[in-house]
Amino acid sequence: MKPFMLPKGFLLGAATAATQIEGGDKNNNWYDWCTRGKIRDGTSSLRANDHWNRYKEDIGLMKQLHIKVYRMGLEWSRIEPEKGQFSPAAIEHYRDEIKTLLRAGIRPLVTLHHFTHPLWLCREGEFENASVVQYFERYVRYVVERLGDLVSEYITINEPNVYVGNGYFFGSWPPGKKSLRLMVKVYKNMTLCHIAAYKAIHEVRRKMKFPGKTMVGVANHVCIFVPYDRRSPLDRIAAAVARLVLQDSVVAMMTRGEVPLPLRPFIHMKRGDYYDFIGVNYYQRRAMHFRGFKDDVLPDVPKNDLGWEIYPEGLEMLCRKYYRRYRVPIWITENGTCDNTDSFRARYIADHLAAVKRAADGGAKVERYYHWSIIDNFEWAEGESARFGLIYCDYETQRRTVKKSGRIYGEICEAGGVTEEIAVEIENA
Ligand code: IFM
Repeated sequence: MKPFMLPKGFLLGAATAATQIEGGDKNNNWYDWCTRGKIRDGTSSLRANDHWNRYKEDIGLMKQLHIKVYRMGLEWSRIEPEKGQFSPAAIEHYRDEIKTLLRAGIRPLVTLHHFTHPLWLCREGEFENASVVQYFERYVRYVVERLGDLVSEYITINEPNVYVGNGYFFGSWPPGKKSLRLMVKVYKNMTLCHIAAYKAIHEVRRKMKFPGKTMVGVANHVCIFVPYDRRSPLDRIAAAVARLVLQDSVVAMMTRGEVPLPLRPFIHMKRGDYYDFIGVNYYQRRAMHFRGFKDDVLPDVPKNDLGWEIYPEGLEMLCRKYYRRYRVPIWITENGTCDNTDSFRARYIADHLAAVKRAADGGAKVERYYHWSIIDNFEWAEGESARFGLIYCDYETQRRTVKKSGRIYGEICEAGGVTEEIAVEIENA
């Protein structure tokens, strides 16, 4: 492990999502999914980290780890529990949480939709119904009018391709459907939601003269796709198709309203510039088989506890590629790993940050890194048993304990890079 420093002004922090940590909300699509026995270990988002009640303690821990930026989610179903009925109490709660962050010297980046929404929207057909665009915009305006004085940076939608892929192709996440027709519809409506929200956030903050530079973008789930067998032309085609259809075309729609060729007859939207940064959520490299259009992991590569390949070079490649293509700041809005025994997370972080540093040295404007996640949390279909946190959570007692990787990441945040001492610690970890 060679020591290195990140560029001057680079901001290090952590990310979470409301449903994965807050607990206590029965009014959203994922709680409903949990009650249908869909979670591998039988747990539910109802418990999670009880962060709704413990956010002060959690922010105290973030401060202790020298976190400078924090990506947090809002629960739409708490803010608008019934269609058109908003909860001032929920907004007050989030205002208090955000003020606590600001007092701790931590800058918030707020996610407006991270896989979950209210049950009333489920009854209305979720993102299959074109009216979602108007509902989402109304919710976003309500939020930004009330939080916009404290928050200038927003992610409209988290990982649209994961939402659509799992919810409408594999059917393994809510709403559990398998339909190409619906996939196209939902992609279209999600893009229109993003565009409407992008414009609304800028407009509200401008009109209300809120301080700070408004920054709005999407958190894109992007990975490296390669052919499983490099000599197979068919596997190469599968990798290229996956890259284009599952990834680049989604980014193109969500940034510039550019619809990829195969979808053009079905989706019409106005081209424009609907992005102030590119959010990169990066976890792994995937090896594609043409047969069955399946993704796999190459033989003999390092893997995490969910079997995902650990491939830091991919982060450098993606930062360079998206900066070259879009010329706006790149924020790593998620990067992390499932390491249930905390045996390789510190090394994982350092290797990925080194990749970020190489991308920045090569001219890509990479400005931020949000580690996923600050604390072990409810990992969707995996439940509580996949641990991604810098802080260990004993879900029974809700006791938090900073892990060794958390302590080391805290040192990296404080130093702005991996010093010689930290490098030695990582080697010995
Ligand atoms: O936990 C998720 C998060 O909600 C979205 N991105 C990937 C993470 C790890 O799977």
